[in-house]
Amino acid sequence: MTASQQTPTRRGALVVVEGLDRAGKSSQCELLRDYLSEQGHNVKYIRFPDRTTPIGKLIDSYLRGSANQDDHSIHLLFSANRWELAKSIEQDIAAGITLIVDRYSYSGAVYSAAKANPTLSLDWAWQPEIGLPQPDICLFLSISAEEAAKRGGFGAERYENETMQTRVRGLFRTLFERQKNVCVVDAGKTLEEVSRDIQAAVAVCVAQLDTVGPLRTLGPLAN
Ligand code: NYM
Ligand code: MG
Repeated sequence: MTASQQTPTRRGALVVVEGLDRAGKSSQCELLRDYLSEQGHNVKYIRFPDRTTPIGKLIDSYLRGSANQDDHSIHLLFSANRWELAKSIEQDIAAGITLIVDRYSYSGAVYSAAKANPTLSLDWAWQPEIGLPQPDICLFLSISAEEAAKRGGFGAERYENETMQTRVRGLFRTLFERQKNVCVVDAGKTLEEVSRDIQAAVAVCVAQLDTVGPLRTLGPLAN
C-alpha cells in the first residue's frame, strides 16, 4: 500500500476528569488509562496544574502557601499553564493519542470564582479559557459533602477547607448547566462501579468521534 492509500490516523479523544478534592479523580484517571491501553488505544494521562513548567512552579508555591499572589494574577497563571500545553495537546490528539486530563478549565474557573472576590466572577474567570482545546467529554465525579467528609480530612494546600469546597461544589453545578459534553458520574459508589460508569461514558464518546470531526475549541459560556 502506498502512503496516499493509507487511511488517515483516527484522532484521539480529549477526556477530562473533574471534581472536588477527594472525589477520586486521580485513581479513576489511572484506571481509565489502563483500561483504554488494554483496549488497544494509544493513551496518555496528564494533569493540571502541570507543576513542572516555570509557570507551574509559581502555581505550586502559591498552592503550598509559600508565595502569595493577587487572585486575578494567579487565575491567569493557571490559565497560562493550560495555554502553554495547548499545542502539544492538539498534536497528541491529531496523532491519534487519547488524552486523559485530570482537571482543566472547569476547575480553573470555579476555584477562582469561589474566592468570592467581587471583581472575579465566574464569567470573568471563564474568559481566558476561550480558544483552548475543547474536551470531547468532561466526566464530573460528583460526591456529596457527607461522602467527602467520610473520606478523611483536608490536605494542607490552599483551597482545601470546608468553605471553599462548598462554594466550589455549587459553582461546578452552575458552570455545568452552561456546558455541553458534561457527564455527571456518581462518585459515591465503589471504585469499581465508578470505573465501569466512566468506561461506558467514554466508550460512547469515542464511538461518536468520527461524527464529531476535528478537535473543537472552548467558546464563551452559554447563558
Ligand atoms: N486549581 C486547579 C485551580 O485553582 N485552578 C486551576 O486551573 C486548576 C487546574 O489547584 N485544589 C486548584 C484545584 C486544586 C489545586 O490541584 C491543585 P490537584 O489536582 O489537587 O493537584
Ligand atoms: Mg488536591
